[in-house]
Amino acid sequence: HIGPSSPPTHALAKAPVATPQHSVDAFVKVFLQELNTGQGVTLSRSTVNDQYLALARTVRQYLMTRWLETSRHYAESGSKAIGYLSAEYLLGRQLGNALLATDLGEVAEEAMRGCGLDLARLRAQEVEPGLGNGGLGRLAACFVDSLATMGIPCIGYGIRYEYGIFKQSFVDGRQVEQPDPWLALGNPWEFPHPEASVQVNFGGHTETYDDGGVQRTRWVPDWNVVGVPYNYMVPGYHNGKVNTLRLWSAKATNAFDLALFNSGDYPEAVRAQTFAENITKVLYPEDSTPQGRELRLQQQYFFVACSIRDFIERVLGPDFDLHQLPERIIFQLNDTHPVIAVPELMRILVDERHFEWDEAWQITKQCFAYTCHTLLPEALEVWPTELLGRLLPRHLEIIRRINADFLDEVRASFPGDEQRVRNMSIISDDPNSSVRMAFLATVAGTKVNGVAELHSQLLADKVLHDFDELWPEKFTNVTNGITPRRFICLANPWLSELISDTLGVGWVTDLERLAELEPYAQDPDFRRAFREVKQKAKVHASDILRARDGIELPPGHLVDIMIKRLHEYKRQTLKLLHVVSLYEQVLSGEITASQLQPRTVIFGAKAAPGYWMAKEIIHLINAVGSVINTDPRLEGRLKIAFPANYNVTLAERLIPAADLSEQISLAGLEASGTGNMKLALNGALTIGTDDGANVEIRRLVGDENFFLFGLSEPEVAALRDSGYRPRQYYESNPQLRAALDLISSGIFSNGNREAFAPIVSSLLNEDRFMVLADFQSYMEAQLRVREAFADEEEWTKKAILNVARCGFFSSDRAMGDYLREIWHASAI
Ligand code: Z2T
Repeated sequence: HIGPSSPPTHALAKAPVATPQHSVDAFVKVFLQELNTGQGVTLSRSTVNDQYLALARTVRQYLMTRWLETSRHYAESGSKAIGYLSAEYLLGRQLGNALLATDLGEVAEEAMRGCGLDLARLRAQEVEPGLGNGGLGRLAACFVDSLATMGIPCIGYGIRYEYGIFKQSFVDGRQVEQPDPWLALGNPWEFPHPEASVQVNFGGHTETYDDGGVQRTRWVPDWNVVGVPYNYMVPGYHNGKVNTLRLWSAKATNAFDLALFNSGDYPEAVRAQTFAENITKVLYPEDSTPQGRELRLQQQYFFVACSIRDFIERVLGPDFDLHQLPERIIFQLNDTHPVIAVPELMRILVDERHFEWDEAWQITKQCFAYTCHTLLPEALEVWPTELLGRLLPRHLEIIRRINADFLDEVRASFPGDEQRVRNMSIISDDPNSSVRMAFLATVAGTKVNGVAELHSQLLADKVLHDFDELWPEKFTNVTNGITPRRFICLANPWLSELISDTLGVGWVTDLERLAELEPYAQDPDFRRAFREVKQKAKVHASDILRARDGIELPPGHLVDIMIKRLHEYKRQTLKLLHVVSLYEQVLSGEITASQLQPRTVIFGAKAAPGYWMAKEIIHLINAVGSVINTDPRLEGRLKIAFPANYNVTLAERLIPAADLSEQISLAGLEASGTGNMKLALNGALTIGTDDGANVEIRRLVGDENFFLFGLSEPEVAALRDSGYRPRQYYESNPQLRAALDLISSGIFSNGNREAFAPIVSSLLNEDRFMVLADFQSYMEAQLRVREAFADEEEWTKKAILNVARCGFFSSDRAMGDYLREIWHASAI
């Protein structure tokens, strides 16, 4: 299948062509060749897009030999690989990362200059692949980066959405969504392999048949599509390794249209084709609030069926003995989105390869591990049994059998405890029959992990408590991490240079070495240099915001950043109440504007298009911004900046400029957070609750370098149990009351007192996320921030210590943890 049909004789058949030389001349030569023969234009007649594409293809050439070598090496070694299964990869732009990995940044810059071109301008031409919603998708991108850099065999499997996360704009302060046609101008980073397509079946029914005296079951599907793999390079940093990310795109099958073509119904044939290709059309823009749509289940099964088939039949080959499968692969389930892979592997082993059920289950259990990313009840995926059975009838049967065997095991361990059996059943009847995907993942996985210490603790103690009692050895924690390549080297070249000048370059792949910066916090010269770095980053961010959004970032302001998806549990409203309260205090004369620490609050956030309240909150942020930004009584000392369409590219620009990082979720609800790590590593101080990875950040940086506020998770639970009444806080706290009343007064809505009534009333009457309970504590913490920021030298010390003490949060460390505790795999 893979190689040519007759044995190759040419000398280059085995060894790939050599990588071009690392010189400006060689680079220019390849670039002009790509422009001429790849784009079909001369330099003088080329557009910026032509130039970008040719440049990307040039850099690609430097990675190609390494890519071919890496996959050959992995195949020959026969070692265990990681199959990272994720419905999302929020990659960010590729060109800069490829230049960094190959150390071609300066060569490319000079080469482009030699051609009369500006590298930065060409880089800006790239549309980022936004194939994810937020933290979960970005985490997947960081993890594959780390595995490549560590030389670990990994294939990232996912979906090549034709449209990524929507493009956000604001019209009258309200979010408007537009499609993201990220492939429209050409994608130089992908390699389609239609010859390696995989058929995926759906629907139909199952039947039993007699196979020479053995009763077997088979699935008789009634429609199918093919999955076409598109390979992406995942370059390791300065190590000559390039791993593969394989994203699947749905295409109509020939058989599928032929039947209709033959029936003469051409329009119907074309419609049917569109139907098939809809599967990978668009990313569902829901972060932590899945809507349970049939197309989403189709997406999940589609990419997982393609990936498992690909690994078994193409990577291992048709002759591989699947008894040995656990020695060659561990599939990591990035949340429950890919968990349908479990019954799919069982189906292949039992129905197709005729394994005994028990033996198939022994194999399957060793091939999966599950990462849970949430504690929000509404984020735990549940599929109606009816829907799952209609789309995947055989898989539902298999799930039922897995469940039956599992519940027998529960009964054996807890005789007579039928309530426990009902609570733990993968299939629940409450209120309608449905399949609890997190339970299926927990039953099947060799390991189950949460993404920060507190989160893993709460998983084992609450959400999956019964499972922890049954199998305590299954549960573990791996605290998330972020790649220093993108979020320090690429995003913050100024800080990178300062660190490298101080410590040498080793820290990029050994981030704990940042600890060696610690003594420099006491060095006034280093502190001055550190402040200059922050200043450069602020100027750069300011230039970007001006060009991109027409926003002015006033010099000298404390840059206070809250960048993350818009969700009530993350509490953007709490941040806003702080701003509104400061404004109100100036209006009422309680303080004078001159007492304000000049501050710009930057928000970046997309709301799920169907999440009405989140969109109302976006509207309110913009409404408050447009009033306070122009009110002369504030003397320009308090601003809101809300650039539209927050994405990875913008994150890379904003994070280095931050003084203050807002991590203010209600304790117990943010599984980890990863923006918190990126900001701390770029020298921002955190104001945060005791939630997610904040707990670990605070422990590492020290209380004196972190602004803690708010209820702890046990306090939240106790307050909820005792009956939380938000209105009490409104009634007893004049500052809070004044802030909420100001919103209700119509001042932010041209006198319309009803405009934001739903937000205010939801806070006063339900306040599911206890914004009002934490308001006072948050205001006090912000006063501590104000005071600390006024002492420039002390603040700088704290910022340096944040950088020096956060090396733990490298995704290289996280990958090391997974390798040791879960995957039992290593570099080869
Ligand atoms: C997501 O981004 C996260 C959790 C989800 O739960 C779904 C999505 Cl799309 C189903 C986030 C968490 O909210 C965040 O705390 C965490 O840092 C991130 O995943 C990566 O683990």
